[in-house]
Amino acid sequence: SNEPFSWEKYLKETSSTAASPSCFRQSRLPPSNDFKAGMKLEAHDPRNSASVCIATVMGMMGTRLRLRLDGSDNTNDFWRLVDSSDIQPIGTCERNGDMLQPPLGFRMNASSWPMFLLRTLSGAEMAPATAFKKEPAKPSQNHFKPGMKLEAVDKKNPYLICPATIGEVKGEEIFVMFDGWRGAFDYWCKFDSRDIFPVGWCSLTRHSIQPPGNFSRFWGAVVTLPKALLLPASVPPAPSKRSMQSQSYRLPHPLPPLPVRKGVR
Ligand code: MLZ
Repeated sequence: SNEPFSWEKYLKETSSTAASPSCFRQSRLPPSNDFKAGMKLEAHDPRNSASVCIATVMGMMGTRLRLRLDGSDNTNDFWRLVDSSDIQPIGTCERNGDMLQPPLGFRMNASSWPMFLLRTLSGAEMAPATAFKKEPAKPSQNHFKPGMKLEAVDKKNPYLICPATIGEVKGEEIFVMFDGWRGAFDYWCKFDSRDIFPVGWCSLTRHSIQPPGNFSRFWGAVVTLPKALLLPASVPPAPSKRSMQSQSYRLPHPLPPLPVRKGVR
């Protein structure tokens, strides 16, 4: 159908509940996004987090920025929240007595970095200090429980935020399972990760949400598998609370690994 994804309906359909907003390291009232495409800022290099680089805002969605490190190619863009501690106004690094670094994989000779830096900053529009919002405090402890629903960044497709379910909780760590994708995108993270959001976050911040994947669409594409694997009995059950606790949803043992269909969304 063409209906937009509705959490209200989906929670009913799956008879599940949303994780409380207090579980998350996110502001109760999402911050405003006061950045504009083209603005420059300082960002920690995601591939080398000790170094601070110049980045340009390439785009925005909700409270997130798509960033590209100046001097890097267009294949390493990354996303950060406007209240991420990974980003800061231009000048912060110097004020702290640090030096701006070329990004990992700087596309020019290292010796041309000082001149490149000068050129990239001259005449650039710098993001104003007021656009950077204070990172929210960590929740005091891990309040997540298996079965709770949330919205989470798909780390393999980081422009996407998708409906997900807590599969397991181990100390400070939680297992994030993407609804309807048979485990292909699941990951472990800390309970205070900035990549997870309470149900309703996307709608509140006007970020798109990818609806849950669906098995029939997936199975329809795998016509070359041995017949036995296509029998209904071997199709993993829909993610219900029970099947998650028993792990049978996450580990459909007799099934082959999920062929990732590149380019198809
Ligand atoms: N279209 C791509 C992205 C899937 C994203 C899943 N998110 C949980 C694919 O099918 O591989």
